[in-house]
Amino acid sequence: MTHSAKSEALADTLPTALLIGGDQVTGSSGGRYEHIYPVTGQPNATIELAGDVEVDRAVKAAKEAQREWIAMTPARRRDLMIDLADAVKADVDRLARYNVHDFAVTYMTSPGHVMLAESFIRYYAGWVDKSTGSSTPVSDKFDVNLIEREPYGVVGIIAPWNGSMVVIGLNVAPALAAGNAVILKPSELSPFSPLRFGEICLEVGLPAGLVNVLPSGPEGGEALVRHPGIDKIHFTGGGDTARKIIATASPNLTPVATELGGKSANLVFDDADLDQAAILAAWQGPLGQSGQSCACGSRILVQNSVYDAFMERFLGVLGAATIGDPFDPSTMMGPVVSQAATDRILSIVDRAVDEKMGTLITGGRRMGGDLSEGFFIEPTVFADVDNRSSLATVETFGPVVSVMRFTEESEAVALANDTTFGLNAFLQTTDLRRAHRVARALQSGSVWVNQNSDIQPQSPYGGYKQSGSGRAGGLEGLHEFQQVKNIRIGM
Ligand code: TXE
Repeated sequence: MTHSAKSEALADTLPTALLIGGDQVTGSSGGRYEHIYPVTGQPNATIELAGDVEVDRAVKAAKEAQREWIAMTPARRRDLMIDLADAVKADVDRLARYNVHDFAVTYMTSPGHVMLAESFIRYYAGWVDKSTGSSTPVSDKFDVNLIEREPYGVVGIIAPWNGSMVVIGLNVAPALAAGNAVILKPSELSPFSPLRFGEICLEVGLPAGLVNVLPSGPEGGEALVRHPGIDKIHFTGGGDTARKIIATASPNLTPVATELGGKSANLVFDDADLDQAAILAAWQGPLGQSGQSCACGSRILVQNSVYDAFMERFLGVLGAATIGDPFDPSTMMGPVVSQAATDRILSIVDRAVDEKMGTLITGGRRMGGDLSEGFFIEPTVFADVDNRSSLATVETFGPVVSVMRFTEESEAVALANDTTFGLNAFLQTTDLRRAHRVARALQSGSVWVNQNSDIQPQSPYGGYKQSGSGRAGGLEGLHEFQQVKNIRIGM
């Protein structure tokens, strides 16, 4: 990276200390972690990792701050959240560049992650002074019967590395709007933009300790989940980790909401706009975040009659993709997040070839040349994949997609639903009746028709089946962070 690019990238300003109760904390009990920049395979900072001691300190600070937060008028809390949205928007360039340093998401898309967080913060600010309870008649004595929603208190939010800014929008915003204090635990693989967000919370005047940011690995996450002072956990990540978290939370019966992985189908019908369908399939599949997205359309089901025409266009889009330095504004796809991810993804590809789970059409190798230092993997497409193979059932979380053919609509729906996941689905058709019919038949929390994945604050996002139980966005997203109380006053 040239020096000018480095200075543009703000590489020398990356935050590395934990943020607890408004203090920058170093010398933490979780130790230190040498963060590797996925483009170079070299360290770009050494960060603090939270351990038991820091989690306990954060819980104490959060409890104190939550009492101060909920004692404010709703209007004051609303205005502070609006100020927070304004400040995030004003800092979008720094946050977006830090997000590139986090996990090498392309700068073409990184500001979008920040602005998604800003839109959720602004949206939930609007709920603060409008979230109402209700009252219902229960007796002939005119008893007062109130149904109210109250905050949990201190919420632990565990975020994946691929959506640090996105999770701040989806989960931190509604948690604050519902009146909670937050302990945000980003992955050690993406600490920088969350830590900067924590600083912004203090700069706009939120009570110190209302938002604590504790990057760590599994150990710090486990310490957070088992802490008796945590009133609710919201976890975004993989299913295996969710199982561990639910087990860790069980001694205290701490409630856990989950937003998990997916193996989403993208159904391309013969009446689709094939040029658009090819572009969407490329972005929803291998190109967007190098396939490292829970919403990845990793199973592309194509109606036989348009299969050749679609594949020609789809492979053409992939072949024309610019792959390289994520700070270059023209780059469409960057590296995957780590050496471990590289090894895992390539072993999935090798096994799929060895066991003939499908036919490798393009890609499947680590990229060389001037990309050889980084964790770059070619956009990879398998055709005629067996839907029951591990290639089609296990989340790859990389730039690898499976293409399958179908003849009848009912066959496509059956294929799409034949998975343990149910996060989202994509549908390419210009037939309005088919759009309604198929969208209702698909077993997933979101269905996007002729549209890329687009998480908006007005709409609840979350999974069916093993893609999780939580919802982010809309009023459902606010209720995720409230508990319901009934008050009855006998007259
Ligand atoms: O997940 P991991 P990753 C999913 C995506 C994929 C996964 C990738 O589909 O499955 O996230 O992210 C912490 N106790 N989503 O690799 O390993 C860990 O430190 C407590 C779905 O990060 O599950 C990290 O902070 N915490 C999503 C977080 O859990 C533990 C959108 C996730 O780690 C822990 C984005 C433990 N035992 C990604 N072990 C959606 N549905 O919206 C790890 N952690």
